Amino acid sequence: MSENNNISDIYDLDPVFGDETDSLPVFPVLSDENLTRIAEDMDRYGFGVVTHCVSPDRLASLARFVEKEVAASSGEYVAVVGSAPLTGTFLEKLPASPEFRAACEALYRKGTGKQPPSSPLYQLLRCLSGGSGEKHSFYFHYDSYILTILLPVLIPSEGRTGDLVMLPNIRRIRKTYGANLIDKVFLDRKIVQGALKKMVTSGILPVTRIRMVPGNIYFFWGYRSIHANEPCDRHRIRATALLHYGNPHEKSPMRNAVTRGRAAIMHGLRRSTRTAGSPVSQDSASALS
Ligand SMILES: O=C(O)CCC(=O)C(=O)O
Ligand SMILES: [Fe+2]
Repeated sequence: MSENNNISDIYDLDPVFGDETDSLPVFPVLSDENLTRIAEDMDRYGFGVVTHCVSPDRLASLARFVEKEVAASSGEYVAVVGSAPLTGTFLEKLPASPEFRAACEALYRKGTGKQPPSSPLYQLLRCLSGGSGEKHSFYFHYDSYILTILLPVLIPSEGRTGDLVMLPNIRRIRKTYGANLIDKVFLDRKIVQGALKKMVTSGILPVTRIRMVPGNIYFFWGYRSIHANEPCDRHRIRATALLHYGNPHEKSPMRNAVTRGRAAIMHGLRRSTRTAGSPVSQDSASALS
């Protein structure tokens, strides 16, 4: 599906657009009925969307932030991990917004039937550009967290648009971290990645395709869905802010051992919270953890 025709328009900020960005709410209060519709859309179509949710002023200032980051990385791929480097931007305020947190918790409850965790969201800003953008595309993965929230900041409107492609909700939430890891290791194999890419680009495999619109916020079950972004042209920038919520295996001793081991390795590779050269799996909540 390339358009969002079947998806309910949940929230329309248009009437209050103006120069008053600072007085606008960071995120709207969504009624239980709206949240139920979003969760149903995620179940049925693969994703739910809140339209016109980020004002043009806020988007413009995020776009400037992204352009600076990409320029500082010589026009190549850059991922900004965590909220600290985002201080002062809308992306710092969003996860701290009680209305946004309440929406995430309600969706988690609707999706799992379980009590939502009190843990913080995992945050990432991915900026695809240059030749390295290609390497960070078509990486099919499951996220480590139940709920994925995606806020498109810059999406090319010409050439290759860098759509999000997905096979929605194709696995259940695994009871153990080990079972989850087996799924991820299987999907991570070169042969599987190559086959999926071929089947998606040739159109043999029917996927849900989302051409995202900046200003909207998208929700999907990242843990349960195989997904990847398509590339954009190298002279353009495709930037998406990701927020991940609810790791079902956060208390697993095996996961903690794996994560610690990986962190030790990454410590030697990473000098700052901005990563330019590592594969998508190491930047995102999709990693083998
Ligand atoms: O940038 C995107 O469109 C998706 C990225 C993603 O799936 C992730 O970081 O987990
Ligand atoms: Fe993901």
